[in-house]
Amino acid sequence: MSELKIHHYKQPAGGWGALRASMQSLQHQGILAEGTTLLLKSNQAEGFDCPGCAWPDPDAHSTFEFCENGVKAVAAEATSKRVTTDFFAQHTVSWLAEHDDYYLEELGRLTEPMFYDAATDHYVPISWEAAFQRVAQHLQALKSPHEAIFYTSGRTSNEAAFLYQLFAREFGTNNMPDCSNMCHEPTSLGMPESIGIGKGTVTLEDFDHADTLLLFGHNPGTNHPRMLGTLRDAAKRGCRILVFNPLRERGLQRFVNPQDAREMLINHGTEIATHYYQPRIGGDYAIALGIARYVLEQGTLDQDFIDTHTQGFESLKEIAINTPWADIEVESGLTHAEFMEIGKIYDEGKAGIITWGMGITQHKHAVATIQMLVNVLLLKGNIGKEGAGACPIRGHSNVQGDRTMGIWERPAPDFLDRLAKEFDFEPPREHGYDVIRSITALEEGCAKVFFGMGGNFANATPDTARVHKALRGCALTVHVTTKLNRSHIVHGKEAIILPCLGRTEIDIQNGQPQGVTVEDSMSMVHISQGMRAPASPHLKSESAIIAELAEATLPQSKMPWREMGADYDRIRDRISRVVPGFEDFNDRVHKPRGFHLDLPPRSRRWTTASGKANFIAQALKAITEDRFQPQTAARIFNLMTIRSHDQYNTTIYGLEDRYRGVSGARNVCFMHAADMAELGFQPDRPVDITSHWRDGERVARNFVLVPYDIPRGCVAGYYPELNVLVPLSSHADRANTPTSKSIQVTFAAAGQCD
Ligand SMILES: Nc1nc2c(c(=O)[nH]1)N[C@H]1C(S)=C(S)[C@@H](COP(=O)(O)OP(=O)(O)OC[C@H]3O[C@@H](n4cnc5c(=O)[nH]c(N)nc54)[C@H](O)[C@@H]3O)O[C@H]1N2
Ligand SMILES: Nc1nc2c(c(=O)[nH]1)N[C@H]1C(S)=C(S)[C@@H](COP(=O)(O)OP(=O)(O)OC[C@H]3O[C@@H](n4cnc5c(=O)[nH]c(N)nc54)[C@H](O)[C@@H]3O)O[C@H]1N2
Ligand SMILES: [Mo]
Repeated sequence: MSELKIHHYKQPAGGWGALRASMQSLQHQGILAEGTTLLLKSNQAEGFDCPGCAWPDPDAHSTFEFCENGVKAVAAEATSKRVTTDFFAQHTVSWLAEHDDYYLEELGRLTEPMFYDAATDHYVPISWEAAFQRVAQHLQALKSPHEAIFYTSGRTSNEAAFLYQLFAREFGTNNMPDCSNMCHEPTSLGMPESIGIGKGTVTLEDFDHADTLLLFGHNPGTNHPRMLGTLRDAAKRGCRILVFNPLRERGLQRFVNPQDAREMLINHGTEIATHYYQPRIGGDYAIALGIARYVLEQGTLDQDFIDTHTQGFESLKEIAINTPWADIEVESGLTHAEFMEIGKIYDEGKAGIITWGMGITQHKHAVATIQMLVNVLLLKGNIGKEGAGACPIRGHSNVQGDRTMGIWERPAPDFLDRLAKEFDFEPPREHGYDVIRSITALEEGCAKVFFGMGGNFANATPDTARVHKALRGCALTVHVTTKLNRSHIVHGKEAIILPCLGRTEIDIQNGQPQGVTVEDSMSMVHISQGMRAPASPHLKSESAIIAELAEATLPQSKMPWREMGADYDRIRDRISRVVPGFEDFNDRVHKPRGFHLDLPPRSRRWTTASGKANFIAQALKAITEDRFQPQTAARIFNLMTIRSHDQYNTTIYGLEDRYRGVSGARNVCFMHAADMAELGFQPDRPVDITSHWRDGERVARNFVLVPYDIPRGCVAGYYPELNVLVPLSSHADRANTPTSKSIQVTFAAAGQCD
């Protein structure tokens, strides 16, 4: 690893820095000339959907929509680098295991199916047919279909996701954990109880009409940079933008649009946040409760809306009014004056949107917090009106679509009924394993085959050491993937890598180019058409892989696997009959820009059990009381694990976290300077970080403390390096999302905590 450098970043987000980094990334991947042309096709009506994030595309744009991190995602896929079979012949898997994730990513695209040969410790080429036969044999040999786990990451298209869940269910299990379990599961669980659906209620146009935006716990400058354009336009209109984030994130402060020549020349940029609040990590339930209390006591309610559309108002009122301000302030880390300011701004607004990301979902009380945020919206009738609503910011580009297509370990009974009717079979009804339960099932030996449709289960999950051990115990691990990652190196007794086409690549089936569809964070469904030649002639599409694997595994199946794999219109025809909202799918999706799913709350229809929107509230005490208090003499900090500017989840693109002023290394931990002084730590002396949990301690060694603008008692470091500290059994209530943003840790000089 190169040397760690810390500097103070004073520039706005975006601007020349973003342009320079974009060009460098194309050059680094050896595709400078081709890459520029390719990007012109990204997020266009007739191009491919950017594999970067799930932020929607504006309807009217002059040239093209791209962002620095979108460029990195596209460049990483379109790279000219290849991992050839020669490379695997030269290096053992044990040798590969000694190298870090950055190294694995840098090797480039996989080109052929590979099989792990235990005798030589090498991956060796295998034909597609033999690979499918091998997987089929393993699956058929299981005592029960529930011994198999079918994981999905969120880049998988709607078509592939639909086939994949159909295959798993015909095989006989709902063991379909996905990256959502670690991401927006609390949103998907909490929102339906409140308003009937687990998706955002706004469209991009609503941002043009909002006068107040409340942004909770996400970092657009890095993780959904195209949102900065939306925020900039809102800021320029005079919209009030309130940010709640323990860290001062550059992208939430000032932004220069790299596609705007005038802004680039002046380079001062637009101020994004009109108000920036730095709460304690995990203080958001108290913040939302505080806003509710302000509106109830001193503000104006939308009484008509509350009377006509909601239930549970009195219980929220009682809880909010009876929670002392002092408790709300201590718990949130914000002052009384700040609450008066926030409350007044929110109350005065005519149309408000609340957005949230991983800073809200990866906590023990994530579901309750999301429901309290929805309460705040309901008090002012801020759902089902122009410029207002709830806006969870999804992560992977099709993570929302995958869930819509049935990738879920707890499928709704009516979804299964429709699937059963369409395909004339009886899908399993019992719930399957989510991510956490999959890991314990592997540990217990109840699951033996792990199949990953994309993603990097070995490193994205908590408690790395346990997960690696569990994966090593599998009889077979299989990964459909574009690039090499840790999950292929930490493998089962047998292991197979199935290399697939990426979204930027032309997908020909039966002589015809195929398009796939995705659903963005705001429920727009549109087609994505690959533009470039595949990285290798041996690659198959995800849909083709599933169709052929299904044929090999389920010889008695009456489903038209081959026909569906050969023409995705046929998959879409099936989807249109199974998934509500997708009627006439093929006609509607072939229109430029696709279509928007009809979301009942937008027209104030509530598909909840009560038929109303529900205020759901818990006393603040219930949230704070069951907090784990480690018994240790050392000072305890609350650690959040976050993304740097140069990574896509577990994929490390580089070692530059530009906006936070860190480069050259990733073993850093951000801490308030006064806390560092109090502990007597110097920035140049490495530390070990120990996490404390009911089941014991976990240690991450040799980290460097970086003084940072973060509340005292709170610290931050990078995912996935710090996943070793996240205990498997520490997760969001009911949603089971690992508490990656709230880990109790202590510090000691490196080498002293054994
Ligand atoms: N370039 C790039 N784009 C990505 C990704 C990527 O890794 N790289 N990942 C994709 C995925 S899967 C996802 S889910 C999204 C993730 O996008 P984000 O939700 O932005 O994810 P994180 O980097 O984890 O950042 C969480 C933010 O929440 C703040 N935060 C942490 N804890 C708290 C808290 O308790 N309260 C509050 N109010 N704030 C808190 C952190 O300071 C940080 O700014 O991005 C997607 N897009
Ligand atoms: N500590 C901590 N842990 C976290 C988080 C956190 O904030 N903190 N965030 C969580 C979140 S929000 C998420 S979503 C998960 C992410 O978990 P995953 O989705 O499992 O992980 P990724 O790193 O996104 O997966 C990247 C891999 O996907 C493969 N890939 C890329 N493109 C394609 C494609 O087109 N097709 C196929 N088949 N494969 C492809 C490549 O092999 C690449 O290495 O991690 C979670 N884990
Ligand atoms: Mo995510």
